[in-house]
Amino acid sequence: MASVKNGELNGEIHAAPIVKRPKTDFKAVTVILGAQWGDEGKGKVVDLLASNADIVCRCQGGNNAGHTVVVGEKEYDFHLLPSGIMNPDCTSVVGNGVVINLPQFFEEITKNEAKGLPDCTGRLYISDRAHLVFDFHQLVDGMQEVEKGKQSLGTTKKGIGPTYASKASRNGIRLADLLGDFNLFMEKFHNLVSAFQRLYPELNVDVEAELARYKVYAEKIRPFVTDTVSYLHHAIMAGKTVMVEGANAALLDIDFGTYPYVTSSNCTVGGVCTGLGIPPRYIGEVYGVVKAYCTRVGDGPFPTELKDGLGEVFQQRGQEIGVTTKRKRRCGWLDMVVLRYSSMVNGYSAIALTKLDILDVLDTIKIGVSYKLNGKTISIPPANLSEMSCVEVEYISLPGWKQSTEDVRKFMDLPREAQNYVESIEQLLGLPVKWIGVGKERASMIQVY
Ligand code: 2SA
Ligand code: GDP
Ligand code: MG
Repeated sequence: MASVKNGELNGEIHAAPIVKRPKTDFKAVTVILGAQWGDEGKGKVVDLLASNADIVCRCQGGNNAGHTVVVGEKEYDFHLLPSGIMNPDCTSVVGNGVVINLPQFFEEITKNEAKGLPDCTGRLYISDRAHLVFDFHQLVDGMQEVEKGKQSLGTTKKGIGPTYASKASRNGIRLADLLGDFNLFMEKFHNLVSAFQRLYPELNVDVEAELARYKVYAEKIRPFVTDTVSYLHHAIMAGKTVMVEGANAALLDIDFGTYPYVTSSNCTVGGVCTGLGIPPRYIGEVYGVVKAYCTRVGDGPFPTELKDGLGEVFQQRGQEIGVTTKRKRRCGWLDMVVLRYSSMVNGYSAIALTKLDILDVLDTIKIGVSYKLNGKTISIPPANLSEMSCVEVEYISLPGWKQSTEDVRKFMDLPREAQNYVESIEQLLGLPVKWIGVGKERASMIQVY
């Protein structure tokens, strides 16, 4: 049996037994997360905060995400690349928790560089532990949706569910496999395809053509791939400012969302630790991005949904169209039950409230404050989906402001009714609103404090 005594292990002298206290003088990591069902405007908030960051990371999801950044006349959409990449002084990290389709990753870089994205060479790192999304994962995603029929989830068909399923089944393939012994990669690839073909005999994969393609991708992606865990650890210890951009959102989280109408990753704060290898002790501020109303794209319960003309007004004014799939987003009132739950799980330090300007035309604005289920008032979303689908929402009504907020840059210059709307949200949520979005552009943001 091993014994340690006076710095000696089994009687032999080893390194001096100096026990150091853990370092505390690092800059805590800032996290930006979607607080509703996604598309709250995370891209815009991340782009804004990235001007003060050295490193911006993605920790989960894949190219199902669609994050928009508007710079001048140009609109950029990011799916796998962190939105902070627009800042040329910022390094981007795609963590181990992200799932990556290589052809679409390169397409995204090419498309955005052609628009004006500063050169990514030397400032974009991808984890060697990240799992690969193959095109057949995307085909399987489509087949699973067809198989589900009326119970389909309305996925983006980007292969997210099947890839995380491969990861959990432990026959997934990681970047490290692609960059290691190619014979072993080929064996794993054959096995993975066969596993899916046993489930879906109609799945047609030209294995040899895919392998030839991936031989080329291996060399193309190699310069980007590294052990991002130790890279980030050293960066944090060296005092760098690190930011994390969540993809999707709390109510789409595989554990806390409206399961099974969710995505397949943890979009809440825990996903930051597991998707990047960052210990919770290193995390500081966690900002929740909240749209001033609510949207959902894809299927699943949405208690405050407006299925009438007003929903259409939000959809049109807010240009609520999926960035990845171009599907129309469903729209409704702000839902405090959902937000309180999302805040409970993520522990927000403050809120970035976006798209307030979309409400500029309304006479009255409603906020869902509680649900009624079988006559009883409940304040958190029920786990049971049939219950979540039939809750009755209790609302409060506030007066609208009926004037444009687009040019406002100071909280005190907002119409009194708009200030009242923001303050009501703060009170109902018990959290401060730190930023207010009043337009798409970088400058269209009110910094409240
Ligand atoms: P998936 O593809 O397996 O992750 O789909 C599962 C559910 O998650 C929803 N989901 C999203 N919801 C909002 N925005 C997302 N990104 C795109 C955007 C969506 C688009 O920015 O607009 O273009 O349609 C996103 N990604 C996944 C999805 O709708 C399913 O309900
Ligand atoms: P994300 O997935 O959370 O990054 O959000 P998306 O990019 O999918 O959708 C948000 C949309 O709203 C984008 O088109 C943004 O340009 C836009 N947007 C963000 N903030 C504001 C705002 O304050 N006002 C308006 N009018 N548009 C905004
Ligand atoms: Mg989006």
